Amino acid sequence: MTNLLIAGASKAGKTVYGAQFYLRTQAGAALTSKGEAEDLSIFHKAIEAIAHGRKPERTKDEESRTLTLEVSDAAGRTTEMLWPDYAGESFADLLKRRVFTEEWLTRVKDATGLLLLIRPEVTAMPADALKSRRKGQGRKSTTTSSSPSADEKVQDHLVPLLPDAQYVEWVQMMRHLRGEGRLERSRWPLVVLLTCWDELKDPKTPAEVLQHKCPLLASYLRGIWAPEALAIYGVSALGQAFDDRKGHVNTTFLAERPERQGYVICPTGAQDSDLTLPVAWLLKRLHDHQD
Ligand SMILES: Nc1nc2c(ncn2[C@@H]2O[C@H](COP(=O)(O)OP(=O)(O)OP(=O)(O)O)[C@@H](O)[C@H]2O)c(=O)[nH]1
Ligand SMILES: [Mg+2]
Repeated sequence: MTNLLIAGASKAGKTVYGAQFYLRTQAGAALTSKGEAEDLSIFHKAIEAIAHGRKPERTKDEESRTLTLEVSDAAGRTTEMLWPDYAGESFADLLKRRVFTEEWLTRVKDATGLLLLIRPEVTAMPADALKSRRKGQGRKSTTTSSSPSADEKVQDHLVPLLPDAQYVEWVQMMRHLRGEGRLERSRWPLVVLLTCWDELKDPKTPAEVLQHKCPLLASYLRGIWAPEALAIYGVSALGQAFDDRKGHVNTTFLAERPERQGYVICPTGAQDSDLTLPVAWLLKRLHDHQD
């Protein structure tokens, strides 16, 4: 049984990628699944929305569920996969509260592989963010008076943790929960999936984008992860940006056929229409390691 931990902050694209991944396994890809999944409820709304060219809704806490899917690879090896989908807030919550529910602990300990989704365009902090904060710019004012409130003064003393650093911290927490030593090389199969690739201007290879947008995470992974257990992919699950207005129908997307939309960027930088490749890499790594 392959139990994947799918992780990513809110709006990272977890549900859209999951829904597109599922649809591709039905239509002949590196990974294929026979028959329909028993309980498709986690992706049902997203699949419906995408099929009608509408923006999918965000996952609500009470909608957290795990899809069980049997997939076969090109070598004919069959794996039962558990694909959890949950509200992205629980990712941020772990960082904020540092309290783990039993559910999360089990999820992390049982996970045979990790798929970490990062949306580079909303992850990178503007280079001058800290500078402008020092100058007092960019402060959200909740009062009409020109002098800052007590709350704002406290806020000014809190240096915001860069999203990049938060990913490092999150990965460290996961390793800790799994009982890995701080300096031990991690052999836990990991795919970093850089989402919404179509939003990037002048992208190069996924590893270069990670280095550029999340330098702390890139260097942490280089230092601690066994290179053969790590792969960095890019993905554009929709192939284009959706007009996010509620109910708006994205006609160009529909005209170009939803089932043909989307692509993956392989570690080499090559583009491929098979959206299942990053997960196929994880499963291959797991199989090879078992053999
Ligand atoms: N440009 C572009 N936008 C995308 C793509 N995939 C998803 N999006 C947009 O990103 C938004 C968030 O995607 P979701 O899959 O709902 O994100 P999520 O990680 O499940 O978010 P939560 O449910 O809030 O945790 C969607 O409203 C889409 O419009 C893509 O490939 N390209
Ligand atoms: Mg979601």
